[in-house]
Amino acid sequence: MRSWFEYECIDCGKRQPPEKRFYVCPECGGLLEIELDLQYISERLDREALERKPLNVWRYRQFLPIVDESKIVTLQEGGTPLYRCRRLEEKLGIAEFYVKYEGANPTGSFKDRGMTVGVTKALEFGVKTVACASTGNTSASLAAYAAKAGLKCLVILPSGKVALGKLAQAAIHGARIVAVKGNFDRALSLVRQICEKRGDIYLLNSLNPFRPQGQKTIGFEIADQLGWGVPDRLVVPMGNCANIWAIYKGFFELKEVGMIENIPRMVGIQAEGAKPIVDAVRKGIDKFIPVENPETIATAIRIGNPVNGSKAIRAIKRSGGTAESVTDEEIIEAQRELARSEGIGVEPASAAAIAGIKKLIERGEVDRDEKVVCVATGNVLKDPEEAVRVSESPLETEPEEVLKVVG
Ligand code: AN7
Repeated sequence: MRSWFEYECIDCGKRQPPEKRFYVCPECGGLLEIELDLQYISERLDREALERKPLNVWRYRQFLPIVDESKIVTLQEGGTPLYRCRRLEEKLGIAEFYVKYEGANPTGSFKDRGMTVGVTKALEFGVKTVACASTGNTSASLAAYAAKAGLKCLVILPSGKVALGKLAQAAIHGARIVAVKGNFDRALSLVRQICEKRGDIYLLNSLNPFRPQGQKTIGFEIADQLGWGVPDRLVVPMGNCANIWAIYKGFFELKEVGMIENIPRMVGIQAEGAKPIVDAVRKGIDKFIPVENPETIATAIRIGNPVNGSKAIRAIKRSGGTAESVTDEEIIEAQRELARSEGIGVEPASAAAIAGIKKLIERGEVDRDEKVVCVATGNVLKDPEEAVRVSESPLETEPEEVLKVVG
């Protein structure tokens, strides 16, 4: 390696120098990954120094591929709670059940971990504008980090399909918002075309190989919060599938440098109406067939052609994991149950992970003595309209009648 990190194509294995901007392999068009020189990191790793730093993404600076520390763009992302859920343990009949609450990030989703690294790279590359297509959270996060960095931000959204909270965030942070007819997959192909034509715009979608480098700190933090231990299973919702790969990669790197002993089984959950990866994993094939018209109440993961699908299949296979799908009804039930029995408010996509592991436990596919961690990817306030719709209506009453209706 010429540097302590490089791009590497996951298909042809060709490496590229990190000073240049790439989204896909220039040789074969395959997905790119950032590979770190783990030997180099391991030799320089000072665990005591690491543990003295606050729990957030930059605690793990030595694993984060940026060059110029003066350019770091941070809103103090990460350091999210790992909640032990005793009521759910009892209900589900499982030994240890935790929720890693990513809704506690600055913009309310795990995307902030990727954006602190991605937008820092944008400054290192010297661009003036950043762009993404999004089902909502990516755009909310990018808009905020672009604002912090003083960059312009362009977001392409599927018209009418983005939850209100997310739209509100992209708008208030001053992004230029373009809503296009069609679904997310269409919006993504459009923004890719724009960034190919316009060299001055840096693409910060799931294709961007640097973003997962920030998101892998979900795995770092979970291990750290468990006293450098790992759960038996790590459950995560899948949309574009960058996150399941990123978290897998986080555990992989920790194992390589000797900080943990095992990698948890990675369990990916999709919605019934958008489950190309679940279908591929069930069939045991490496190539997935895109879903033409994805549909689910969990708009964040309403994605039919996940760009990182093959990385997700790899993470699941290599870790001995699995994939499962859940219906909208199961998602809503899990969302309400988590909110009401544990006080954790999540958006539907995150509830999908809870619904999925519940199904696997009930079906006997998870041992009762296992330790399970579910990643709750986004805050309930992201989709307030849905939360109101699936809950009981307020009791409307005259002021004089209040005492009668309180029950
Ligand atoms: C809450 O914002 O794709 O499998 O454009 O917002 O890494 O895509 C959001 C995805 C899970 C899926 N949970 O993560 C977008 C977008 C929430 C999300 C996912 C998303 P990936």
